[in-house]
This record gives sequence, C-alpha cells and structure tokens, in this order.
Amino acid sequence: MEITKVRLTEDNGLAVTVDKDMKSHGGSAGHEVLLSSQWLDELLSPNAPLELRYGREYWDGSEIKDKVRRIDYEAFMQDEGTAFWDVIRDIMRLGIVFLRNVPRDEESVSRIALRIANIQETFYGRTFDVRAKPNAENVAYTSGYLGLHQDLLYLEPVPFVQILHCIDNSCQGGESLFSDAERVGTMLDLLRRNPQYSFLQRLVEHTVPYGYARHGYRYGQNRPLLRPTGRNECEVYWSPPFQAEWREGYSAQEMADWVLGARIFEEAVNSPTSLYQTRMEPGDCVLFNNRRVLHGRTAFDLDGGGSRWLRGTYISKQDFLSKASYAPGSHVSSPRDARERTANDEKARQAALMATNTYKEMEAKARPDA
Ligand SMILES: O=C(O)CCC(=O)C(=O)O
Ligand SMILES: [Fe+2]
Repeated sequence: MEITKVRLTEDNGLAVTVDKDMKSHGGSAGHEVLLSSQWLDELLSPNAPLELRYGREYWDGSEIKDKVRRIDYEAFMQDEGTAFWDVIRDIMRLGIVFLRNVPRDEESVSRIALRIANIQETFYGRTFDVRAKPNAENVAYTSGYLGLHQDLLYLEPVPFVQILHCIDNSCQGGESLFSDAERVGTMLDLLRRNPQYSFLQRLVEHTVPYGYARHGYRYGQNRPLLRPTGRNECEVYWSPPFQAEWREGYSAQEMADWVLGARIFEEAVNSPTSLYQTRMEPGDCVLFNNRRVLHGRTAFDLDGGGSRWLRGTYISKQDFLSKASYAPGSHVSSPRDARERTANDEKARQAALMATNTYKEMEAKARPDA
C-alpha cells in the first residue's frame, strides 16, 4: 500500500490517498483517509499531557485571593455551559475553585461530583459528613485545629479532587485553610539540586508511613514527601495528622536530615505568605486538587452556640482527567501550543520561583551556618 497524494484540509488536518485499501477494507482502489489536526497534534505531541494544555499557575495566599473564583451552582450544573468548564479549568490550573448558592440538600455534594464524573467511594462512604462528634475516629471530626494535610494518603490511588459542601458554619472559628503544596515542593526540589543542600535528598528517598487501622479497617502506604515528576514539577505527600509509626531503619543522621527538610517544608506551606484562609458560608462548596493543595481548618467553638457541618466526597484522577480531556478550545491550548509554550516558559518559571520570598526563606533555613 502506498501513499499517492496528500493534501491539507480546511481544518489544517491532512487527507491522505493510498493506492490500494487494506484487504480487510476490500483491497480495491484506495480512497482518501482524513486525519484531523487535533488527531495529528496529539500524535506529534506525546509530551503535552493535559496538565500542560491547561497550564499550571502556582499561587501564594495573596495571588489566590485575586484569582480564585466563586461560580454559581446553577450555571455550573447547566449542560455544556462555560461555567462548567471554568470550574474544570480552575481545578487543573489553580487546584481550587468554589461554587456558591449550592442548595441546602444532603445530595448536593454528590450531584456536584456526578456532574463531573463518578465518585471515588472510600471506607468513609460514598459521601461523608464532617461534624464534631464524640469518640471521633479521626481529628477532622473534632472541633480542634486541623493542620494542613492531604486526605487519605494511606489509600491507593489517593483521591484527586476533594469536594466539601458547607451546610452550616455558624460557630466562632472553623475557617478553612489552603496552601499550594506543589509550589513549595517544586521550590524545595530546585533547592535540592544544589549540592550544598543535598540533605534535602532525604525528602525524596525517605518514605513516610501513612495508615489507618480502626473499626475493622486496615490501610497503609509509604510515601516520600517529595516526588519529582521529571517535568520540573514535584508532587508532594504531606499529612502529619494521619502518619503511622516509623518502622524503616533510618540512621539518626538520616532522620535528622529528613526532619530538617520536613520542617522547612512545613514552615513554608504554613507561612502567612503562602496560606489562603477563607470562611465557608452555608451554600458554599469548595473543589480542590487533594494531590496538590493542602487543606486544614482553624479550631471552632461548639460551646458558644452555633453548628458546623460540611459534606464531602472525592473523584479519582483518572475519572477527573477523562472529563477534563473534553474541554473546548476556549479552555485549553492545543497540544502543540502547550508544548512550545512550556519549553519557553520553563526557565522563566524556575527563575520566578527562585526569586520568591518563600524560596529565599527556605534557602536561608537550609544553610548550615544560618
Ligand atoms: O473541617 C474542615 O474544614 C476540613 C475537614 C477535613 O479536612 C476533611 O474533611 O477532609
Ligand atoms: Fe481533610
């Protein structure tokens, strides 16, 4: 079978004529095979995954205040509406977005999840309630301060999107905390490449045990604090409230190095510069990337009156990306554009990260003579 003619189509795809069809297609004189520009783009750009097509914007607390959106629930739920794709894009780009005017209904959180994809059910159930209760099985279900963390690191896969719908929040306190951990992780990864700070290597090589073993359930996974992706970005695993007992035989020096690195990370994600603190009101719902953005909350006062009740659920990464891959051209760039832009932007982005105060503070703390 040979190509006898190739021409450009109106949509910048190709029309290829072959002399003979394959046997399975009858084997007669060939016809034109149409290859769409999108198909060709994807074929020619294997290293432009969806993440690059949406673009990633790291943020600190003041940047996210300007960028974060609160999108109307009804607009989001409408079929094929722009608001729907705005939500998907913000989750991909910023890792966080809010809905407002969400109906006060126990089913709202699953409706929101199912508008995007299917739910990732866990042993907490298809959906779960976050309320202070006696004998709480985990610290999230108390009224105490809940430090920045990711949910369910002891599961595989770790849930990707977490959705929390606020039904009541009339107590004193109970404000939500968020921090862009991938921003800090990527900076620490840059610092680590400097031989002077090689102790940070421990954050990549050490694994931390996460576990849950209560009420007839037993789960466990070991995860490093930093996992470089090989694309100049660095995944992060951080969930101190749910850490299990260390069992690996690391030396005292190795442990000391890990602790120093972990402390630098912890201070950076918790610094007032990095933190985004916001109060969720009834009818608000947050959707965030649990793999990238850490969440927590301030303590609240149950005795002073009022109540606090959130309902949550999760979506897995593959299910979320499956939906996200159908974004219209208004919301993503083509694979080719994404690849070119990324190549150009990479150096600039690294330089920008290294110029931040967060980076300089981390560097100062890492310096042995500091
Ligand atoms: O109470 C909150 O605001 C957050 C609770 C929490 O971390 C969770 O449900 O995963
Ligand atoms: Fe949580």
